[in-house]
Amino acid sequence: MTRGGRRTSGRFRLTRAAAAALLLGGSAITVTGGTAAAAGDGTLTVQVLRDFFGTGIVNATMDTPQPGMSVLVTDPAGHQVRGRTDAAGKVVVDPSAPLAGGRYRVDVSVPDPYRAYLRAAPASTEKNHFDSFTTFVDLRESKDVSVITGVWNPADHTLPDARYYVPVQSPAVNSDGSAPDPNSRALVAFDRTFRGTCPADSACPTVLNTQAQVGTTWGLAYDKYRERIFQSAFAKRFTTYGPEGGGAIYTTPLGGGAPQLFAKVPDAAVTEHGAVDLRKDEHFVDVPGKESLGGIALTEDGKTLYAVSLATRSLVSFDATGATAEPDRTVPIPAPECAVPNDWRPFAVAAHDAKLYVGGICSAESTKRREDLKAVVYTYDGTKFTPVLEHRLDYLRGYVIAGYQEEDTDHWNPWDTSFSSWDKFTHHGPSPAPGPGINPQPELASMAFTRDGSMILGFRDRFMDVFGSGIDPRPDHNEASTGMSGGDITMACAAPGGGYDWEGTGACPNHGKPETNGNETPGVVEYFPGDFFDPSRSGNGLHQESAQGSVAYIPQQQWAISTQMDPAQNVSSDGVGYYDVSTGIGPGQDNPKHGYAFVGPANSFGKAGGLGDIAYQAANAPIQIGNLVWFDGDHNGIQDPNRTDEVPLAKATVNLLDADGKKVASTQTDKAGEYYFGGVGAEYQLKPGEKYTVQFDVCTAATDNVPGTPPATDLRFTLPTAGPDRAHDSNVVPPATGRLCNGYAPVTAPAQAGGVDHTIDAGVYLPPPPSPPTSSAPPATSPNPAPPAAQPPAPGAATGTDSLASTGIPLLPMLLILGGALVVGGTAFLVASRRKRFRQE
Ligand SMILES: [Ca+2]
Ligand SMILES: [Ca+2]
Ligand SMILES: [Ca+2]
Ligand SMILES: [Ca+2]
Repeated sequence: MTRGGRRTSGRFRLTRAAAAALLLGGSAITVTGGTAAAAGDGTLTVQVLRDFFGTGIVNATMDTPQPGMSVLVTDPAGHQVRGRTDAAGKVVVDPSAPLAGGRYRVDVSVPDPYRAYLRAAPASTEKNHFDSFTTFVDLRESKDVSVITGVWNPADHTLPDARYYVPVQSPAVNSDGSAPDPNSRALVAFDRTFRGTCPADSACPTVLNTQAQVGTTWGLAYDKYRERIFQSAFAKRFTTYGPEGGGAIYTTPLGGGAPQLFAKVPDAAVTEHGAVDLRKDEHFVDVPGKESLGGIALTEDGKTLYAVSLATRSLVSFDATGATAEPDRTVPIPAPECAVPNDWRPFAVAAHDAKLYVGGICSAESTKRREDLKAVVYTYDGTKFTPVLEHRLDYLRGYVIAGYQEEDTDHWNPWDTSFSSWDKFTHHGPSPAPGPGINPQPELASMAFTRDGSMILGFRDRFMDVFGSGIDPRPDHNEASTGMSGGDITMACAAPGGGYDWEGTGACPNHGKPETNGNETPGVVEYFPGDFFDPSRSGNGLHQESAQGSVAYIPQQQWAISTQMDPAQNVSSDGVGYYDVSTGIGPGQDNPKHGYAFVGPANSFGKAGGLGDIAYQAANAPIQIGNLVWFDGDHNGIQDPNRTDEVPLAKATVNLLDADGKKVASTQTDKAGEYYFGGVGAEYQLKPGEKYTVQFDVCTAATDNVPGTPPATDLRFTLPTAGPDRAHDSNVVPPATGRLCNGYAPVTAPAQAGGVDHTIDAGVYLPPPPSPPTSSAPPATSPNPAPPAAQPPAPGAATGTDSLASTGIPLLPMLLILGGALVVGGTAFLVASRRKRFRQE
């Protein structure tokens, strides 16, 4: 856990302490009556948004309201009002609230269960910035005030040029019977701006590994912690497994280099690919979806890799931190209420917001009744599976191809691989020759999450891995035929009251209209109507369900990505389509504006589903520290809400010094007295866990708001580490010698990516005039100055060249010196300091 998290927990403790005081009838808290409403107060609106960018700037179109956050408003007398943000992310405090004085402190914190993945987002002093978790408001004279703070999950962070990755599947034998190129690609990466067909319209993808190295794969997980990608074996007819077999998980280094075996899932593969003639591979007809591996997912903390074993219908976990691993735990994924329990077929797994999601379907294979088809998604907390979504899959869909309009080409069908059904699979239309293989059979293969927590479901057409593109598997049949994929991309919207609404139900829109869905049959419901292929740009879908089952979503983007049959203008091709997550517009519109084709037509699976899962390039989020320099009018060391004599100080110079004392960044406090170092876009990026010193040169501060407008050089640092809450204290050990308006605070940067620590503050006060007055050092603030352990910069020295030799680090000796020097509260001071040190460990 990072310092940012600790900060939250500190706040939480404060809240509980306050609650206890309330229960005890403590006079510090009033929640109803007793105190007159502050006459003339305006309305305070506190809004918490979930941020996806980390720049400290509010993004009005992309940031989403965050419900459930704790808001605590405190008046100068200690009266408090607390609330939880609503669906709009807001807590509104109206003038009748039992607060007095008009000037209040607002504290936002992240309660359970959100603390597992959300923390304070970076803030900023730029225009339109997020406020920090502690802010001060002035509602006097009926002034309405808005505070907007941000929370984020650093796992969402990506760089603007993040690439996509996808496995490519290749037939083991060319259509003419010759051996394929062993160097044909098995994993590729491409820029998200590529559109059209490669290489005519855009560059072709970069090849990361080959069929000879890893064989046929589907599962994919990007490991930003170790700069590699996980990729897992997959059962598909007419292909071969890689050198390590059907249970293998490989890693490929992203910086270049050959893939290695990471782990093997035991008992995942039983059946061998056709040893006699891979052009038929007839023994493999019933294997797809039932052997080898489905999805894989890396937890957001990078510690655990999960894989779905299709054979054992289990979730297998691995310690992901090493170069190789043995299976850690193998947990059966419980069957939901399928008509026949053995028809439960889990496949998908995804990590999101500190939760693991596992998805599958009831295949209806035993009953052959379409109404028994069902999709189910669980969350898994390491102990138990909890169903969060169930939906029947017997609804009307678009036609797999407009030329074959039959009842089993515009619906999902029960799983079926029997030879007795083969004629039905292939003989469509009036022609006596075998038609394309069409019989969409669902697999819930992948899940992606949008900014508001909605779930995009990718359905793969399992029949493509059964039928493929090759020779008829039946004895005495040697005709060649190719399958046509009928997968899907489907939305389960986050419902306002919790849970999910399936597309077209509740609050989840159906975006399908004839003009947006390629003129599907009336009655087809789709959130993503753009999942059709319109080669002539006529508005009519030739293929009306052309998504292939892999979906991904980069939270900083408006467009989700999906594997796609015929994504651009060429037929018998594979690639990806881009879908607007708000409107469902997709590759069917303005072909090829929203598609990128990079597979086919030669020596590939053509329309028969030749791509695996999609991963995108994630990145370690920057960290940030900040944030307040203030005038501590009552010299108690605490950021009190009374702003009469407790005001922010602008124009204080704040420097960031690295462990060698070198200045690495410099800024000035803004009007709100705030400063920040780090965050997305900052020139200097702090290194996680490293030691720094924040230098507060308050000698440059503007003092116009300070009572009496004293010269800034008269300001002295207040008591450090006062009170129980590090967010409300001053961090500067007051210097005993040198320029006494220039102080230093040692800091250890948050240890983990995305950590935010806004508790590094400096409070100053104005000491009473000295008696008798002197015009030279030692200054009046040090009643009993100790001999300096190290020489600070000479008074009046130019800022910016200071070294750590003068900062008072190591901390403890300076604390001891000060502990002896302080007349009052020396013991308490040391206790507080020790607690702080303890909490830093
Ligand atoms: Ca669809
Ligand atoms: Ca469609
Ligand atoms: Ca104070
Ligand atoms: Ca502090």
